[in-house]
Amino acid sequence: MPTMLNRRDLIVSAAGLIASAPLAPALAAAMPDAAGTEAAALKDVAARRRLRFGTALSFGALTRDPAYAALVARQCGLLVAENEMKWQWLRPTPTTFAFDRFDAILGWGEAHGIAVRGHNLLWHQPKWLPAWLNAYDFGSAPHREAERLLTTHIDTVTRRYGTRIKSYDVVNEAVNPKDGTLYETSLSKALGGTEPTLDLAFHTARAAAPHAQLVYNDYMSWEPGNDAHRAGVLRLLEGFRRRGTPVDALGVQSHLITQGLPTASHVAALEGPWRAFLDAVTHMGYVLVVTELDVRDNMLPADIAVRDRGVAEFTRAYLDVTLAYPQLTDVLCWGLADRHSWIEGFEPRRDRAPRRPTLYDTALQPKPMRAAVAAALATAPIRTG
Ligand code: 9MR
Repeated sequence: MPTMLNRRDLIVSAAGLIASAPLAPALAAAMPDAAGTEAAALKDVAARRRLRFGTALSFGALTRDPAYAALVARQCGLLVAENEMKWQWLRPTPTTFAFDRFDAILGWGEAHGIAVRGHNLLWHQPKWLPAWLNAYDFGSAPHREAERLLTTHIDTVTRRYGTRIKSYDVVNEAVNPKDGTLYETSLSKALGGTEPTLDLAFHTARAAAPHAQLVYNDYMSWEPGNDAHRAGVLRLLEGFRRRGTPVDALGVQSHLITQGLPTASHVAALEGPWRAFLDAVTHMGYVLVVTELDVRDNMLPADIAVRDRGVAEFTRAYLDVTLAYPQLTDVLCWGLADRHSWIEGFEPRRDRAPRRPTLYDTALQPKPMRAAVAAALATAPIRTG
């Protein structure tokens, strides 16, 4: 007796994606060559779908690695300073600002016709704020002093750059991934709560930079173990809407982590909760920005060909699902080449094989991940907004 197939079974088998089968055939069919048609710059592949493609760039990479800077200029239509707008870099003391490094990145971007995003105006965790701010004496009127410090910072930065910056990560990573609660900082303690602090940051940015897209940026992802983080971010975004806080977009960082070679059933298991999350975010009217794409090649063998294939397939599957949302218009990587990625220093592989988290290798040669990103951009629905 023949087995009845439902519609989904037919679609799945027609695509050749039989449950635990590797994703390779589908990926290979979609990609003309391993480099992903290097001839076409990623910014141009993206622009054909009315998308923008870009990367983070550090002052060190820009000033000490001209070959890398040239690659960034060729491939990118969008830039973000990897560190140089953060309080830790910009605010050596409570009364001073050090703009020179960020200015250099912005000036270079403008000279090459590349738009530059701002990251970030408030990274709401003590760990990422300057030591002087964590130990700050807010005096006898702590609420007023905290308000003054925060608004002065945001006013000074946003007014300095005016319309040269059209999108800001106003608040970065305020949600504790362990339980979805909001982090406290010296500022939020003095101001009487995290929500009023974050609201103040957004209201200040809107008033000082009314032209700019205002983003809440975080790293909740689609892998297992992110449920509490996603739920916490949704609660925060709902609260923003309820209170009329001016937040335009969610920055979806996209620091992906493989769990072995991806299979169709593995991807299908990740896709459900991820779509539910993005549905909830977009139904609240938020725009989406992929702000920090890279991949930790966990549980993949050291063999470079196999590892690169796993990373590429995982990236392609993720981008296909995420780029299906028309509310997503920008894709930025967190570094374009393996020699400029934070991941090796942050979390080396257990077997000590050098990490391969980005689109280009240490010799600036394109990897299968580049082809995967090119193919995902090339086949994304054309943005009409
Ligand atoms: O890549 C950045 C690394 O060089 C810095 O030491 C670190 C702390 O400032 O921040 C890294 O970038 C982070 C980004 O600002 C926010 N999302 C997570 C990124 C990777 O940790």
